[in-house]
Order: sequence, then structure tokens, then C-alpha cells
Amino acid sequence: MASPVTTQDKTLLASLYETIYTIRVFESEGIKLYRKGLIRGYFHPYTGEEAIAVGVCAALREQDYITSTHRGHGHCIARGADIRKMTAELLGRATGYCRGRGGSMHIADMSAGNLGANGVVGAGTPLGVGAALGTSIRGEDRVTACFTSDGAVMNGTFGEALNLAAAWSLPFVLVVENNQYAVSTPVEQTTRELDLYKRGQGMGVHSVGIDGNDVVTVYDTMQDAIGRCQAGEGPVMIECRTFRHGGHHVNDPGLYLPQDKLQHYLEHDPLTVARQYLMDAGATEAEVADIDARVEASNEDAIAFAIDSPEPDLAEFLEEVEANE
Ligand SMILES: Cc1ncc(C[n+]2csc(CCOP(=O)(O)OP(=O)(O)O)c2C)c(N)n1
Ligand SMILES: [Mg+2]
Repeated sequence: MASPVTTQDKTLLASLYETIYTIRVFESEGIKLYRKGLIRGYFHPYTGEEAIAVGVCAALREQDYITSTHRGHGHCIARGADIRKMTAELLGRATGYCRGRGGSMHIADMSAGNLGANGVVGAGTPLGVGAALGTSIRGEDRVTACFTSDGAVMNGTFGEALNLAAAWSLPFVLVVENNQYAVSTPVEQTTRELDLYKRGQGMGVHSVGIDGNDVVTVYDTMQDAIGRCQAGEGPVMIECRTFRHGGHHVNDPGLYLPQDKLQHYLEHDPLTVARQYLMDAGATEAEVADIDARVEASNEDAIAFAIDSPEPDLAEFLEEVEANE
């Protein structure tokens, strides 16, 4: 499945590995900050799913758009977000992406074509189709990649949005992160057809199911999807099979996850897979260690920046709040 062009591109593989590790460290250090009480509200770690965001966003071009989910830190980082501003937002600081008012589930970065995270499961799908419709009407060469989830595929918005995108041949790529659970409910309990991509096929959409823990496979599949959209053959649906390394959110120990399945996915870790691709392309242990050190230092810097940043000023509390007289 993996293209030899990609597997021999050491520079690209180093960048894919580095971004996966950046997300891994961001989440594991973020969980520590949460446990110290520095982060409030919800925090849904992306740990174990990083190859999806990284493969998709590496294939996207500067002008393209993404929409994100409640599990969105990885999407932001892969789309080039500033982890200083992300960390500050998680800590509720004035220097954060939403000036400390949004927190984990509301980070957007219009300058990077990131149309935003969304706490409403499935709500990103129609937003993404709307973005793709806009670009299509304006005749722009832009693709919208919409990250969504197995739980969201069970929502009405999925069928409405993807069908419309298909009817209008929009440049829209639906990336389903099938981590096989919606909170504690396994996907087997919410659908008979476990190959979720087949639903797209039923709408006449080019749809594939792939290993979401293999960043090269994700990257190659996304490149193909972009090409199809550019050729007017959109939309495309990509179901990426993956698994969370833990519970639904930081406070969920995930005791319901079957241990054998968890073990299987821990051994098929996107970080290890990406590292192996990089080593096979000729990287040395020292080169990988350099990347690791750089990532860890940059995350430490982001945390220090956030902790040193002020909280939002109470005097500005009502700014941007509109109400009728
Ligand atoms: C419309 C809606 N219904 C319910 C919820 C509560 N909720 C938050 S996350 C979640 C499950 C999400 O599972 P999935 O869509 O598979 O995404 P994952 O968390 O696995 O990434 C639910 C039910 C919500 N946020 N929005
Ligand atoms: Mg899920």
C-alpha cells in the first residue's frame, strides 16, 4: 500500500515522525498539567491516533481547509498551530488562541485554514461541506478535509452532509477516525456494518478503509484524495482504523477497553511505525534522538510560556458578547 516514493523520502518521513512525536508529547505533558489542576474542563487526548492528522495534513496544501473535532489537539498541531498559543489556551490564559475563553474544544486558526474544533459530535461535517461549497462556487483550488469520528458517522449530519457533497461533486474529504469507541460504547453496538467506508460507497462516493496507524498509508491515500478532488471527482471518504491508548477523556480510565485489543494497538503504535519508516529510509539513532530532544524542548518552552502568561482581564469579560438592549 505504501508508495516507494514516500518510503524513500527521508526528509518527509522525518517531518512526519517529528509531528507525531510533537502531538504525543503535547498530550502526555498536557495530561500532567491537567492532573496538577492547571487545565480545567474537558481534555480528550489524541494519543494513539496521531498518524491520521499528521498523514492528512502533510498531504494538504497551504490553501486547503480542515475542520476538527472534540479530540482536536492533533489536528491543530498537524496543521501547523503554535503550541505556545495552544498550551496557553488550555491553561485559560490571555495569550491563547481564544484569549483563554475557549479551552481545549474551541481552538481554531483561520490563518492556517483550520476552521476549528467542535464540541458537538458530527457538527463539523456540514461545516466542512459548506466550506467546500464556498470554494467551489468561488472557483478556488482548495480542498476541505473534515476530520470526524465513528460516533459521528451514526449521526444524521453524516448522511446529509456527505450526500450533498456527492450530489454537488464538492472538493471534500471526509476523514473518519474510527477508534472503534464512542465514549464507552463499542462500534459493534451502534451499527451492523463495521466497514464504515461502505456507507460512502452507498452514496456513490469513492471510499476506502485504511490502517490509520500507518502514517505513510494515510499520507498516500490523502494525496490520492486531493488529486481526485482537483479532477472534479470529489468527494472522497477515508475511514482510518485506529484505537485510543486510554479512556475517552483524561478522567476516564477506560476500564471497558478489551485488554487484548488495546495491547494489539499499543504494539502497532503510530509513533513506532513512523519511527521504523524513518530508520528504514536511512536515519540514524542519533538523528532520531535529535528530533526527540527538539520536540521535548519546544514543548517545555510552550508550557513555560503559558504558565508565565496572564489570565484574561475581568474588565474585558463582556467584550465580544452581544445582547439586545
Ligand atoms: C451531538 C452530541 N451528542 C453527544 C455528545 C457527547 N459526546 C461527546 S464525545 C462523544 C462520543 C464521541 O465518540 P466518537 O464520535 O467516536 O469520537 P471519539 O471520542 O471516539 O474520537 C459523545 C457522545 C456531544 N458532544 N455531541
Ligand atoms: Mg470514536
